[in-house]
Formats: sequence, structure tokens, C-alpha cells
Amino acid sequence: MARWLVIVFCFVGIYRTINCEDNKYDNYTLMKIAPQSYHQLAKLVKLKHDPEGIEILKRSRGLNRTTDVLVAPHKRRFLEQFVSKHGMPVQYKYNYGRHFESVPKSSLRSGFNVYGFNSYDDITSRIHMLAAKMPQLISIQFVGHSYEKRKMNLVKISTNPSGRNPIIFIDAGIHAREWVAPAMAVYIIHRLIKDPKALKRELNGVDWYILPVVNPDGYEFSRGKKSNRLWRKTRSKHTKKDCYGVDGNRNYGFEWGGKGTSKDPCDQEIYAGPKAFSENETQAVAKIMNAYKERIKLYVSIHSYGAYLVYPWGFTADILPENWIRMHNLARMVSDSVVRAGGPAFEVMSAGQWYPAAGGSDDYALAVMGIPYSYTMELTKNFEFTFPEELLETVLPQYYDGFITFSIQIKREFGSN
Ligand code: 0X9
Ligand code: ZN
Repeated sequence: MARWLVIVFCFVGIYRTINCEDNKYDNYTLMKIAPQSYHQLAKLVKLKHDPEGIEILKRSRGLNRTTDVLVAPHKRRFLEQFVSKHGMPVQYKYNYGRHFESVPKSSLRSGFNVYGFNSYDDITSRIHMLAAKMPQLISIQFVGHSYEKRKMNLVKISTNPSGRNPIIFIDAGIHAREWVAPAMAVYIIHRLIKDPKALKRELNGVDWYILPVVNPDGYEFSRGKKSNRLWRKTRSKHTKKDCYGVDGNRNYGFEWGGKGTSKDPCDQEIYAGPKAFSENETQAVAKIMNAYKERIKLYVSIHSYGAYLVYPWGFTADILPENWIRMHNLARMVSDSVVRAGGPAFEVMSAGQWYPAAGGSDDYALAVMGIPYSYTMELTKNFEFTFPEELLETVLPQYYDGFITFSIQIKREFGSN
């Protein structure tokens, strides 16, 4: 359809939003800004996300590490002036919308691949198939419906389901576009049940509860041929305006609505929702935490991108929880084991020291549920959100070694033998 026609249709609101969003990133520019001095870094930290055309895809905390900003055409001049005023080096990726034309055709492909970006339906049928095949080891618990009525399925893996093993609870995919996260969760499931070594090692005395796709509506929306690859939020509707979704990781009921959140339902990135737990999806995660809070000793929420392993508090940079040293040390051990496996080291710090953002699941797990080890894990360093599918085979096993290290510590500290 001619571009002018789309614009007219969007303007008069006849055309469906989904198609208007289709062209959203055409002519956007990705600016990867690398501060060289602490003065520059301080300026960059203050750069505000702007729903009108400045989307900060990743913030950095150190020198020579990029803060990645996706800029709409009408905001590019402003940002160029900002970086040149402060003399910051920038790498440009022009026409960023077009980058998605080279995104793997996984959105179209059907059929499960353990090293792939699988559809929600393929993941769902695979876990049910595994549970039917190995009922003594893996079971599925329905934990709620997403806004668009997709089923949320918790995968429970245990060699002793009637026992009282400590639980490692992992969730992934609260942010729709972070496709590596559900891929990692699915890979963990696969290794736990297929790797004969797992029985004696990471499954011995520890149970694993895994929610592989927390935000299935957003995930499928980001995969659609016609929709928005950079969609982050859920797909609920809380306003009469033509704006959808809530940032699930701003929607939890601890310090809800604080720093790094937005009250604007049209904010594409960090809208916290009309109230805490307005979203079915975050309610379901909280329900799992609550049901097993005495036994969950480790919570990991998998995200992408970057190489960060961060712990509470995320709502502020000013204070740390009383057990932060333990969380910090374990995170360093996990990072070391990923490095030994050939992967990249994680930057380890509190989430708030990275950048404050309130209402996150990691803070809620520690503060409200009393889960003693709580983390957000950001996977993959390059390629932003469009990590090449063919490289999953290399990186997922490296990260898995980090999860083995987690399990060794949980067993050592909380196991019964
Ligand atoms: O901002 C987020 O929600 C996470 N980063 S992401 O790029 N995947 O969006 C980091 C969350 C860290 N935890 C808290 N701030 N509580
Ligand atoms: Zn995320």
C-alpha cells in the first residue's frame, strides 16, 4: 500500500493500529553512544526516555560501554546536538526498522527447535509432550490466562515431587521482544530432562519451576509478520486512547510507580499500569511465588540484552538489601562459570546501580516474598534484540553452566543432604 495512504488511514484511525505500528521504525536511527569519561557518563545517565521518539534500548554504567538509543527522525537532530555538545563517540545504525527484514523467518516457521526462537504454541505443545512422556520427572501446572487468554504454564521438574526440596524459580519473556529469554528457559528445561548428568547434579536435591513465556501475548505480537518486532509490554488496554500494554517489570507491588516508571499508557516502554498487578501475567508470577515462597530459594528473571546479572534493589541506587553481599558473590561465581564455558562475563551489581526502575519482579521476590537470592539476568551482548538464531546453539550451553553453579549453591545452603 502506498505510504501516503497508510499515513492518511492511520491519521483518520480507520486502519487497524497493528498496521500503523508496522512502519513504526522505518527511518529510525539506532545511536550507540559510548561515553569516554565520567563526566560524559553522568550526562548520559540523565538522558530521558521520551515517548515521542527517544527509546533507550539499553543503558550502560561503565566507560566505553554503549547506551543504545533508538531515535525517531524528528528527534535525531536533538540527540546529535546532545552527543556532539559533550563530545561522545557514537556508532550509527540507520534505517533501523529495516534491520528487521533480516530477522530470521522464525515467526513464519513452525516446528520446535531446541536452539530456536520458537512460537508460544510450539513451546506449549513441546512442554506438554515432554510431560506426557516423562510424568515422573516433569509436570505442567496451569497458572492463569494472559490478557488475550493464552494459557500460562508452569513447568515443574523434580526427581522427588512429593518431597520438600528447595526450589529454583525461573521466569522468562516478561518483555516481549527479548526472544533470547524464552529460548534460554526452554533450553534449561531441555537440559534438565535430557542430560543424564543433570540427574546426579542439578536435579539432585533441587526442584526447578520454570515459566518460559511470562508475556505470551506480547511475545506473539513481536513475532507477527505485520507487527512490531520491538514490542516490549503486555497487550492489555487501560485507556480509551489507541495505546496498549503495560511494562510487566514495572507492575509488581513493591515501590510501584517509583523511579524509572511512567504513568502514561501510551509510553511504549515503561508504563507501570493503572495500579500494581493490573496485569494477569504479573499476578500469575506473584501467585507462583506466594504458593511456594517457603521453598523458593532462588528466583531468576531472564531478560535480554546485555551481559548483566543484577540483584535488588532495583527501585533505588541509594540502598542495598541486607543480604546483598551473598547475592553479589553468588552472581560472581555464576559469571565465572559462564566465562569458563567460553561465554561473556556478567557485570554484577544491584539493579538500581545499573539504573533505578521500580516495580520489578526481582525486588518483589526479595522484599515481599522473602526469597533470599533474587536476580535479573540479561543475556547476549551484541545484536541488540535481534540476536541471530543460528548463534543460540553456541551461547545457550555457556549460560546453562551458570545455572548449574546456581543449583550447587542452593543445594549447599538449603538442601537436606
Ligand atoms: O528495565 C528492566 O526491566 C530490565 N532491563 S531490560 O533491558 N530487560 O528491560 C532490568 C530490571 C532490573 N530490575 C529492576 N530494576 N528491579
Ligand atoms: Zn527485559
